Amino acid sequence: MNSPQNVSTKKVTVTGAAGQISYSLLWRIANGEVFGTDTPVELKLLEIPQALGGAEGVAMELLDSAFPLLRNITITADANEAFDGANAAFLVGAKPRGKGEERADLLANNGKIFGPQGKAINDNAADDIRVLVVGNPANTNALIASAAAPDVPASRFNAMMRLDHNRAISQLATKLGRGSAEFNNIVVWGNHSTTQFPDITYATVGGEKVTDLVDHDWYVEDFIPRVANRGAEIIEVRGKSSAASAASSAIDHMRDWVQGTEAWSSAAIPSTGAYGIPEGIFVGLPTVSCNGEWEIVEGLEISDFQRARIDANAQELQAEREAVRDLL
Ligand code: NAX
Repeated sequence: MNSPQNVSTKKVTVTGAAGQISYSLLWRIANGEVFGTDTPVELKLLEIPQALGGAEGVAMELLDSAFPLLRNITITADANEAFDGANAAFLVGAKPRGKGEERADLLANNGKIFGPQGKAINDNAADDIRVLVVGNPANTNALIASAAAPDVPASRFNAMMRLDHNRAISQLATKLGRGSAEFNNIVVWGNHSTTQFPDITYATVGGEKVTDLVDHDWYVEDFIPRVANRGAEIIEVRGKSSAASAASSAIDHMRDWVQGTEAWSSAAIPSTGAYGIPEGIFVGLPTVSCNGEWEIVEGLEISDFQRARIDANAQELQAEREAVRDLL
């Protein structure tokens, strides 16, 4: 073994393992990018029965990559087996919107996936389980999974806003000709939908206020819609939805959650009522990670401009919650 004997192996479950996001995500996990390069990992791949062959092929390629930290791979269509002893779970597999389906149909169909998976997490996962929901509609899928797992604190379920957060940094970095690592205090509030609010009110770059460097019209007319619609832009140009960037952002999120970071991040976590957002919905908030838990950055002053956008997201998420009320 190339890793210290005294570091315990972490079990990581990935659903939708034969899909395009997982094809990038699994390699980054196996490379030690979540738990660190001294921690062995065991992968547990969950797929639907008809995609188990694809998952088997992915597992073969993972083995062929000869990762020093990779200990074992399980491939299964049984959620109880997939989440058995899991320390971290990436819920990537989801049902895309079918032809003629309304958003309510999408929510209900995904509820049928995320409810049973939440229960399987409740019944089988390790006590320190952390769950990141990537599959869309991510925020409400996280709510459904969490509701089905009464023994797991709701704060152990997150939905991914980190891709939106990274997209916001990338747009600013390009506009201002600066490096992405120079930016701080960016937040994407709300829902992982086009209603989301990428907010630069508090953002700094190399100690300067970003709002002093860009004009308000660019911020409102270009930046906000560009970030919010970036997923559609990628589909138009690439011909497929974002995959490697989604995987990379999922790694960023889980790594920061596990290892901690003082830098602001955007994570969709259960609302505690902070910033006047109704409790319980999973909403993108400004967060820092401390001792393995996300903490909301509290006490920020909110302008009317921000209030309207934050409220629009809260309303949308409450409407989604109403649409799946019978699953909660
Ligand atoms: P793919 O269609 O390539 O893969 C999805 C995989 O999930 C398939 O292999 C399918 O068999 C599997 N699956 C379906 N139902 C399952 C179930 N009940 N249990 C286990 N596996 C199941 O999609 P991909 O491009 O990988 O995207 C996956 C999800 O991520 C989609 O819902 C997509 O909308 C969502 N995204 C979320 C993003 C975010 O920022 N939160 C950004 C990227 C992405 O669009």
